[in-house]
Amino acid sequence: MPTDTATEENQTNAAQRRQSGEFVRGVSGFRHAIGDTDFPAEPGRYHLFVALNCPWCHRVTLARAVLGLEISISMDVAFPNRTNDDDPAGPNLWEFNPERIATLTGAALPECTVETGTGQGLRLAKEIYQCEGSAEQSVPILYDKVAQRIVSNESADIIRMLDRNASALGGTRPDMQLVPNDPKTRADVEALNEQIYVGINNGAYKAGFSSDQAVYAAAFERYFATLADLEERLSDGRPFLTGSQFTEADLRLFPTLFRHDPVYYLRMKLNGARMLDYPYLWRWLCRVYAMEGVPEAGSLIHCRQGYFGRSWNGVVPLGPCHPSTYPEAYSKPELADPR
Ligand SMILES: N[C@@H](CCC(=O)N[C@@H](CS)C(=O)NCC(=O)O)C(=O)O
Repeated sequence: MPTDTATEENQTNAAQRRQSGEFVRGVSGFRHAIGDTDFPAEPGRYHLFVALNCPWCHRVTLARAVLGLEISISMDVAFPNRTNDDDPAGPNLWEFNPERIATLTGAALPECTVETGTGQGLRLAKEIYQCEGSAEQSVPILYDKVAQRIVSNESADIIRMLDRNASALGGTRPDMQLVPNDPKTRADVEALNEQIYVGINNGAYKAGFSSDQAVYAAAFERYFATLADLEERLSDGRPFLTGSQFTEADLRLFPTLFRHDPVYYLRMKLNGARMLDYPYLWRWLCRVYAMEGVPEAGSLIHCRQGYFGRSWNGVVPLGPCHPSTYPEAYSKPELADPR
């Protein structure tokens, strides 16, 4: 019986399971890699299409930032809410339209861009796929501006290929290596990736997007059991999950925990506890947030607008405000005192 991996869900009877109310994530179809013959590692050749509310995109924007690839790899940002039912191209499509107004702020979002990667000024991510005869429509997308082809739309693969090729791509952070060479730490990273993907990254969606109480309850239990595990792991005072170094395992955990208190607690019905209730995880969250390039690689305004802007009557919840507003809280490790 196939199982979930660190990258994707087991697809057995996926349609049936969706029918019975389980959220089952699909599998990405574009799986080439920088370093393949067609896709040589060259500075300035690659481009990312992302949405800042998407946690999978957040993995990729984090890798681009901590590896010092912001100059080498250009990037376009879609509006956090996908198209509405009245859109001529249909609903639920990622759109590159910096003029759209966010209900949360009542203004356009300065991070949003038009589409610049293909040179065609396309409106929708879906159109980038259509250029290659594909019906996919998800973000993130890693794109080759020279070959005018999609390299990959799988975030787990994209962060690996950026890490492996960082120096050839012109990365400015030679001190950063997301997947360490040491076999023991590497094995630790692989095991954590799977535990965190199933229980936390995808688990949050399994809880929040399923319409079956039992599926939700199982995902809820697994999510908080995994948090308790990770809290225990950090309670020996280590700064990062595998020890003294920041690795891919930390990078893949951050997008979900960054969204927990201000978004997932409400939107994904993960109200068993706040991150503030986990003193070691809280300090880890603040430690990663303090790293160079990390705050700019994400946006809680885009997250709030994206997760609440089209549901909840289009009214975006403003909290939490106590003991602090967010993301300001992530600069206050003292808010949760270790036991
Ligand atoms: N396995 C993919 C998942 C990407 C994904 O599901 N992205 C969402 C946004 S959070 C999306 O674009 N979904 C729309 C769709 O698939 O139509 C990855 O990790 O890159």
